Amino acid sequence: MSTPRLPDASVSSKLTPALPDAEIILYPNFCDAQQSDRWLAVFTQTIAWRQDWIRIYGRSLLQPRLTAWYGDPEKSYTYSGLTMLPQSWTPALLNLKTQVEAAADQKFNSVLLNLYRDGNDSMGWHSDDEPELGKNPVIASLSLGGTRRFMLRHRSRKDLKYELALTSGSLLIMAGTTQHYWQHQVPKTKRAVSPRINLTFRCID
Ligand SMILES: O=C(O)CCC(=O)C(=O)O
Ligand SMILES: [Mn+2]
Repeated sequence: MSTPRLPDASVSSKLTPALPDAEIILYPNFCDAQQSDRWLAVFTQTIAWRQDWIRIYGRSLLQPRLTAWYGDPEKSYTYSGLTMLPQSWTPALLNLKTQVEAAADQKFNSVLLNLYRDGNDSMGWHSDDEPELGKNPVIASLSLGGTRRFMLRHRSRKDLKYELALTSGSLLIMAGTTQHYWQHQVPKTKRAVSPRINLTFRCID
């Protein structure tokens, strides 16, 4: 008699909020706590973190977080007046990319990493709708470290709002028309929060 296959815990528990004009899946336990801590330590130490100046509404501001951009050669990424050239994949990033591709059923050629050092670091309202991402991009976003609020708001239907707590080891997938109709942000918080690393895997044309 063959042994029954246990469902993969990382993908068996999932949340699919029914939001109009959006396709969102959250795997709260994509990585277990031990693996998440390991990834957090590896990426804290091995990623070439930087803090860039960006232009928003004609003003130059230091980004309120550290970032890094890794990917296939030539896959540069431009947002808020900043063009980032990719660093070469590290073994750890490639390993994680393979696992995320299996869950998202999608290949990725680049990843934007964000390091939120404390509650004062944040990301303002935006959509991931840069032309090089294509029309209905699939974006897979892994969170490691301190839990932060991830807020969503519909661009034209002001009554439509949603919020998720992105805990360590969770994988959020946004697909379909999500970026066209919705914006998202990670607001500052006065709560004491541990550092958080977020990796958003993307496919650039
Ligand atoms: O940190 C997060 O969860 C969001 C990151 C994000 O929206 C982005 O990198 O475009
Ligand atoms: Mn985003």
